Amino acid sequence: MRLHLRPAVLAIAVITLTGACSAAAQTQAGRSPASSPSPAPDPTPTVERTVAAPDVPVAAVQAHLTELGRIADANGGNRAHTQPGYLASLNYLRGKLDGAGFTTTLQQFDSGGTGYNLIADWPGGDTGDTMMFGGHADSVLAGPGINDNGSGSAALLEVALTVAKQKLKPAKHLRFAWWGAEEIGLVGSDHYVESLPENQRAAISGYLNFDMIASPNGGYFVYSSEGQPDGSPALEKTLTDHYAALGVPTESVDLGGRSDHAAFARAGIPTGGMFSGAEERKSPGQAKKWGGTANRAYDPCYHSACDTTDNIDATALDRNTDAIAAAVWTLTA
Ligand code: DPN
Ligand code: ZN
Repeated sequence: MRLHLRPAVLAIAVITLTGACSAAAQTQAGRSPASSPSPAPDPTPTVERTVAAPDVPVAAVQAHLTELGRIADANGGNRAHTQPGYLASLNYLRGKLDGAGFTTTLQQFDSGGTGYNLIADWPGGDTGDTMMFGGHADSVLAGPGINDNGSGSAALLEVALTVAKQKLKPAKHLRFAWWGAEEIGLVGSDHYVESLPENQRAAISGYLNFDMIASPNGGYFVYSSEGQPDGSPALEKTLTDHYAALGVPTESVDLGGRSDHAAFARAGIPTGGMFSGAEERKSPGQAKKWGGTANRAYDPCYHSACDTTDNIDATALDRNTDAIAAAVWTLTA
């Protein structure tokens, strides 16, 4: 675990330990406490600390992908809804989260067999103002689903473990989710949103979705807020600003409700997310700005047996995991 303070390129969250943070503290972001001027005397003294979103080591995310690949291999080659590789995947994720201090829940539902969502709450923060980050954990039957969506699943897991290691104390409540039965029609996330009591639904102030984030011939697509029922310009900007600071060009993409953010958007919850591309082909212009091969699918192994650990772009996995971390740090502060 490395904590790099790189204010020029990474989002900075100002965490206030006690009391409200001041504008002065915001401008001190990234400086060490020793070099900061003492705050003006205040009858209710505040202790302020600036924390940059950490650079999450990609090797840790790759290790989770290796494990998910092993789980598929040991369970008939997939991690699909109702298949043994699915529950084995959730148990792997859940074991790590429990060990790190998350409060985890398996939410059961029925859809041609029993399905499960895994919900992980980081204790603390304002539960009336909850930020959620999620992606689906199931694969198709045809293969192990390492890019779709081992990539999002593993990145979310490592970001969650980093939250625990850093002992993050967000002002908002932070909740991660891994959805079941996405591949048969977004069933798990629909079930979650629909079964939330109204007051809990109202308490969710945003949802960010990560479904396919390491496509081997991919691009950097940020979910567009335009024309979406509840696409959020603020969530979109949080992500685009992160990549812009790194000099990585992004495009905004209209997913037409093809992943698990759809149920949240329909419920009036602001949504956003990040995607590296599926079956569509990279244009010559995109190959020029992002590298890779023009006129070839972003993920030639989409929904196929070859979606293995070889079907992962490590640079994209690294950058997109760090983008999730930056979003968690920024949006829950
Ligand atoms: N819903 C995705 C799948 O799991 O097959 C494909 C997809 C992901 C499409 C993200 C758009 C955005
Ligand atoms: Zn997917």
